[in-house]
Amino acid sequence: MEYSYLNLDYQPDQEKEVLVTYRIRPLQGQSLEAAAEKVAAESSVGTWTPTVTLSDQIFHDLAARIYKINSADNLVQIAYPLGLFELGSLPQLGSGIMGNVFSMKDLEALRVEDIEFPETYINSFSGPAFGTAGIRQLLNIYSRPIIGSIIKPKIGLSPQDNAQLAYVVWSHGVDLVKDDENLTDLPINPFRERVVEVMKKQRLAEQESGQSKVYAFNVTAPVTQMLERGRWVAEAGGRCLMVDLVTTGWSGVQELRRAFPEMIIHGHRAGHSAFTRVPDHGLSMLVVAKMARLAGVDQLHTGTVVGKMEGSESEVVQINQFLSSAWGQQKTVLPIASGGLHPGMVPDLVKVLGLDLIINFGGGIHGHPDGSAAGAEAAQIAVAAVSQGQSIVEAAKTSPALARALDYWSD
Ligand code: CAP
Ligand code: MG
Repeated sequence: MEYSYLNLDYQPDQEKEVLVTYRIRPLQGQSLEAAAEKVAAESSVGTWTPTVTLSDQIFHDLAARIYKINSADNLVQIAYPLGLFELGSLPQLGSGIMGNVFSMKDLEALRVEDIEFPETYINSFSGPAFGTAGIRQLLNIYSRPIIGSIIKPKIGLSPQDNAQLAYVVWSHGVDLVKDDENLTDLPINPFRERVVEVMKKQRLAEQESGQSKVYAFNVTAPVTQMLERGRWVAEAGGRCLMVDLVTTGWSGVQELRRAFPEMIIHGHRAGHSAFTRVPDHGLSMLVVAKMARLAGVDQLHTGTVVGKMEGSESEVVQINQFLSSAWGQQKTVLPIASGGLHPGMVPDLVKVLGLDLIINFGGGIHGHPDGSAAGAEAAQIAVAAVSQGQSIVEAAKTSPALARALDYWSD
């Protein structure tokens, strides 16, 4: 028997179904409805031909239901019964509603724009351990963005030079220093040695400043090595693990969260544009952010709007609003603005994204013509001024470091 998955009178149940919004580009000459039927079948209980093994009962209990079609925007909304999903497993989620459907010859393109999950599903994941409130409490910073700095060059410094550079910027107002996405365990900068050297300098910077400091060690690796690296950081007294979540994969991120409930997890998204950037194919970054929150990252790169990376204002604002909204029992996630930022951009950045974020400067600190210490000071003064509603041009009158940065990076 041939079943239809289309039921535009159907009222989805938010507590019992996963609701997916797909953007579908059908093959030329094919209707959106027909393409949606193929997606709903393939991602729930069907295949390319009716099967004698699919009973009415199975179809009734587990078939996807297409409950809304917006032909003007090629949007299709499909409800999936919770029985199709394994609780607490992002790999299984991916294999179902964002798996085979991308490969089907019957469609030209397909994009998962949004997913809404029932609370039971949301609460089946670990989620963030610290969340925004926990990170702010640890750092004792409540009324301004947290200032982050990426060590630059990305790769090239020894553990000792890396640690010394972290110390310099911590001592000039930076709160969080981090490895770059491709610095893991390399001959020029072995991971374990970096942890030892950096933690010595972190303790020194904390003693001298009286402030808590954080270093995000990039543990990205095959899972066994990643967990070992996490243990080295924990043993050395570190507080934060960074993971490249796209290249590591959701299984690894979930495992990292499970193994280190006492660590802040910093989620870097290098590679996400391979599937988020094309407007009518792949996944939206909002979907990636939802999966990252389920997996348990405490802070996540979401874009800057004003910096060097692609990402529109409406998209980044929507993602950041999601990360700070109530969502089952899961804590909120602190957004990270990173990529091409320098002190002169802080007013525009804060105007668009507000104060509840981490502002990361790589080149914007280490590219300062007077060096990294001056770069850190310029960033710190710019962030402090903007957080108090003051002009950075005014603040630069008493800060030669900020004045130099504004002049150097003026367009
Ligand atoms: C920024 C950065 C970050 C990207 C990530 C880089 O350095 O370290 O990885 O910003 O992008 O390598 O480019 P700069 P996103 O400050 O020197 O640009 O947050 O958009 O994922
Ligand atoms: Mg980077």
